[in-house]
Amino acid sequence: MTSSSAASPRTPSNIARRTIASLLSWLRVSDTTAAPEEPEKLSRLLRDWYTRFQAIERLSAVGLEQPAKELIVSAVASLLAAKTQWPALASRCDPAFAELGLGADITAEGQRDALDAWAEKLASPRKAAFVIERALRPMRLSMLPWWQRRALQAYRTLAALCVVASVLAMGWYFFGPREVATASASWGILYPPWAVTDRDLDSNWVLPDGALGWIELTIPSRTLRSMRMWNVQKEPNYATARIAIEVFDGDRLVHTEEQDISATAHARSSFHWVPRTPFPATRVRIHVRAFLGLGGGFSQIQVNP
Ligand SMILES: [Ca+2]
Repeated sequence: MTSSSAASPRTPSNIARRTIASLLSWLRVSDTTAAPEEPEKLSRLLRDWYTRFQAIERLSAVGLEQPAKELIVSAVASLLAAKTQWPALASRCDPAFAELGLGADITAEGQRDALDAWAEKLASPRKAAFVIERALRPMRLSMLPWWQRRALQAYRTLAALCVVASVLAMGWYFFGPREVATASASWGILYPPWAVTDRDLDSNWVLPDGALGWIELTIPSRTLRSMRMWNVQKEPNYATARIAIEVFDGDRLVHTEEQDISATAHARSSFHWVPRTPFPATRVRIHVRAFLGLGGGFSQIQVNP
């Protein structure tokens, strides 16, 4: 196998530069190296290649390897004949052909037997077709009508934005600032305060049997718009029945009120608390004023900034 990329060593900066250039080219749906003198003919050839590429994929998908091999031989023969006319096409085809073990000595003229022999040794015509398609795709897309290029560009930009937004959202979800929970007491190490912030309804913070107490959450966003509380799921003998909510901004108590939440006892339902106006707040403390059974607690508390 030969290599055509000796001019640019595989240093991290070169790889990064090539990756960014490929990504920008992918987003722009353009290929500045494509400057064919006969764009219509070349465009037709590339459309013909793409039709064969799709056929090879479908034939391979249903296990018809031999017809797929015959098709890739005829497609490669067409490209070998055409690339002598267009240097831009040759610059695309040559590295792909080299990667596939098609030596520079193979030409379209009188080489059908050599191509057949090459195809016989191919483990996967589908993979070989993909190598060629990967090399030709930028040129093929750059020769689409302008409205198709714009539509594809818009679609790819939207897809890239969705990927970036998803990555940022996941990063925020897993690594963003979290509420920190502390409590007056816990039933034991299996029922710690942080269990109310772990986004798992099967883990619980539970007060010691018979005890009243409180749990407190910091608010990283410094604004409290609402709060959702899931009652303790340590069934059947534990449930919080009545709470007092205290909202603090620093050391200043900015709001307090009591709520009966006994309707959420022993169920995976939640109590959604929404004050009339959002509070500037750094922490919220929830007192368990009454419980059902042996004690109270929460499985989850979600603070909405
Ligand atoms: Ca939990």
